Amino acid sequence: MSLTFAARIDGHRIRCEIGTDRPLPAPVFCFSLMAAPAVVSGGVLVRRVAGYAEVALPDLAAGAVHELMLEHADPRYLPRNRAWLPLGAYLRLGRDCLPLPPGSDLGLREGAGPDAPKLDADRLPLVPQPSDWRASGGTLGFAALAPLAGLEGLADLAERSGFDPIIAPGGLTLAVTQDAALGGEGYRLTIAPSGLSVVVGGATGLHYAGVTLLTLRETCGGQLPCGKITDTPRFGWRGQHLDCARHFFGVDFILRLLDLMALLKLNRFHWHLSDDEAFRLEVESQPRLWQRTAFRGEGELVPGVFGGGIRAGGSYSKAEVARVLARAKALKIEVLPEIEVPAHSHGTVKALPGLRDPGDNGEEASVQGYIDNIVNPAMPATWEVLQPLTEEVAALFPFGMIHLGADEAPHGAWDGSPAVAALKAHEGLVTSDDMQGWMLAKLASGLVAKGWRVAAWEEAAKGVQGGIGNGALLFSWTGQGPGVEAARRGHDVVMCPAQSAYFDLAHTDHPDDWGAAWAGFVPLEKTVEWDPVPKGAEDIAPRIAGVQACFWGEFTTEDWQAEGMIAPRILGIATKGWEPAGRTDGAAIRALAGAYGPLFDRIGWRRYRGA
Ligand code: TNX
Repeated sequence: MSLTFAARIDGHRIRCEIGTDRPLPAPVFCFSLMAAPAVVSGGVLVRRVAGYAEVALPDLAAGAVHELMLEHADPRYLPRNRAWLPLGAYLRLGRDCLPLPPGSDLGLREGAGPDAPKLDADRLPLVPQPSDWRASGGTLGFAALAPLAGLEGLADLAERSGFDPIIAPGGLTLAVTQDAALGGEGYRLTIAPSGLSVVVGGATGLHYAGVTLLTLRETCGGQLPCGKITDTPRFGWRGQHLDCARHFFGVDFILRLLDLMALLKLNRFHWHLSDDEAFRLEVESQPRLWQRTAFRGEGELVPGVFGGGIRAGGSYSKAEVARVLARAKALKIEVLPEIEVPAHSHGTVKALPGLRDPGDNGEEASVQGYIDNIVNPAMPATWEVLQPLTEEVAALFPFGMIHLGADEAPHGAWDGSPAVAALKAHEGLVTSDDMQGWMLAKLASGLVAKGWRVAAWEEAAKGVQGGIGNGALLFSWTGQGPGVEAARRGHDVVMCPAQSAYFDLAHTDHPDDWGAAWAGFVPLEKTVEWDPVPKGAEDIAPRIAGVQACFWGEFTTEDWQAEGMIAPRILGIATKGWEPAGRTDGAAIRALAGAYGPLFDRIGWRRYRGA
């Protein structure tokens, strides 16, 4: 049997054509969109869960091509590019499921792209740019360093990534001395015609000096420019986040991402391990949780939302977590695990009994369109699950910090729950924000009492009692304003404003691009054209821990699709995390991305080259 499927954007609608060479009685078209679908013509909507839908089609005759016209249920969502077309589509025929081919090309079209502008002569082809660079003239031929303790992580990184060895017998000697004044991550590297020497603040500074030498060897064709580099980061938090709930990224992809981060001196990996669609960590305290949600699709607890198709998913074993942690440690990266509470918990609520108030008659919907994605703080089972679960996860990660989510609680959450009404009255709370803040503070204080630090998205600061409190690190994502406000109220803050730092947003408005658009488009330039300490907020500068890029996985169905979304934009976020304000502008980052092209090619990492 041969089935065909084509989908394209038609104004604000999505036109689908489904073809068959055999008669198909009563087929049901199953698929997902970025947001809740509605049928305009050609079928009848029979089931919808968030962006996933099932549409009953008429009987199809052999040779027929059936046209189905879709749109978004919420007319504010317009299909922007191919990522907004149906994903994970299949036909259900009675008890059988037949996969359909993708309705259009998946992922970014990379293309050749325009030539990058030339890098200014006073810049090194290095991202991030060092704090200070004084050229002294001439070059030093450099192939490798002589064996040196403390560069094992770098040597392995070079070997794995496809570079020539960076440590080799007969290589150049790197003379190392120490100066604590440089801080743990800082270094001062002298490249002279006679050889190399470095002053380091600590072990990480030596590692970063090595990363600089490896990078310059690649980007300068083995001839290092002579001079003096003095280098210390502006921020301690230089992060990259990865949504492994919407799409299950294989461990090998995560390890490669850590390698890429290390080449750019990024030092925090934010591992988003749970969301509405799945709980990915094989915890002992709740085996049913991941066993029942790790895979979604036909016949599973969660259907094929966000490109799940007939079946997709997976979970991370503790042995796999250990691999990620070992790689991170070798590369001087800390790993922050995230378990989402109380919202973004559709799968959790489905998998475990007792987390909802049976008397709750509310129908509040989440942004993604779920009507039951929040656990109830008035249910004893909620605490019986969350306390041991969060403690187990926190204990698994040596960083000593756990991220508790807290974003996007549906508007009016719990308003239909009598149990929450009673709890609010008892605690002097009025709104959903008050309730969420109280809940987070309670969960956080238990974790803090046991020695862990907590983190959460910006919404965690809301609520009459001050929200999560407990010294939580907050992530400002809808913009920078909420982060500034939280900092003024005493929180440390990581800036990850979607407008500059969300790599799931499309690079441009071109219909052949790929990605979301809810906070605009994020061309490479935008990743550097902002200041983590915004104008007028200089007073809270010490509270800004740093910056982070986020990659959300709604429309990712294969690991490789993330690569061109991350690169080259990750260069911009590395720049923001390390360099002093205003050092590298849009034109300069474009030129630097050009200089890094061969390096990306060398490590086999796809990159977006469009405008
Ligand atoms: C908002 S960012 C979300 C995520 C989505 C993302 C898509 C945040 C804390 N919540 O659930 O994946 O937008 O860009």
